[in-house]
Amino acid sequence: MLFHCGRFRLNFDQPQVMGIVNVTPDSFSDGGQFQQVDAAVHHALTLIEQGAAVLDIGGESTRPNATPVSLTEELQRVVPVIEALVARDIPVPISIDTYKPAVMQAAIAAGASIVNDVRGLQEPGALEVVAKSDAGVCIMHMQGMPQTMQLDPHYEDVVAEVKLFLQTQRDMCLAAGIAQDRIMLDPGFGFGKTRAHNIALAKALPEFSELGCPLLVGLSRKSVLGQMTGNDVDARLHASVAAAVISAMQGAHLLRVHDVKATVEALKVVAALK
Ligand code: 7PJ
Repeated sequence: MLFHCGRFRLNFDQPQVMGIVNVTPDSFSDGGQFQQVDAAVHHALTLIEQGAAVLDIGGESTRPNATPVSLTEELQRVVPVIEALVARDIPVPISIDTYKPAVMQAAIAAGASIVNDVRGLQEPGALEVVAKSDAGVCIMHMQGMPQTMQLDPHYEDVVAEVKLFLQTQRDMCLAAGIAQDRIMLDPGFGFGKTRAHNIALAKALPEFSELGCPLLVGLSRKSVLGQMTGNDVDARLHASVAAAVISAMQGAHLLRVHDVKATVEALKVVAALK
């Protein structure tokens, strides 16, 4: 299974890892812009050394209750990081984690090869930006918006509803001229989902393969793993690796993770036993 994104081809015959690069100022508030960019680039290069097949750059947190970031601020965070990585001619595609069409556009112009959209290209103009480019796209399902999505998630049939959404957005992409081999799908763990919803979706991953696109799974350090283990976010490494391994065995092609080295190692065992 080959995924096309810009000048890159990703081979998903074996599960691969997408390394998370957050460009959020939290720990660099007094360091200024250069230090923030420098730290993100340094982290990204480390993740490549550790075996990441894709880097996912994000400038706005989509965690529950996160404060929205202005367009200008998001652009100022992510574009310099993408430019710096492209200037170094890194061997892996850059993904931009955003739902804002203007950020997608600027990121692609700066050299990003994948649009990773937690809103599944629902923002007006987003579909057109991707269709006009040669970038790949990840369509993710979310119920509600980050500020309120965890208040009271509700589904009649979570698997059927998420699957229908992904199928609808995939068909929308196909109709806009985005080839099937540029589209990835993601059930969106933790985005407007209770623990029971997340578990139902994880068990149903093989069904999502029927949609004919590679599957991305993001469970790394998420609160559902905290609920299962009782551990805080900084102590969810082992649970995250377990989730990645099980997801890969259930048919996930790309695992979006913070802990690249541990996950890459674990997935080598999955690949060997498949
Ligand atoms: C996901 C994401 C995910 C995709 C985030 C966090 C929240 N993009 N962006 N899938 N999660 N495609 O990492 O906890 O699950 S941000």
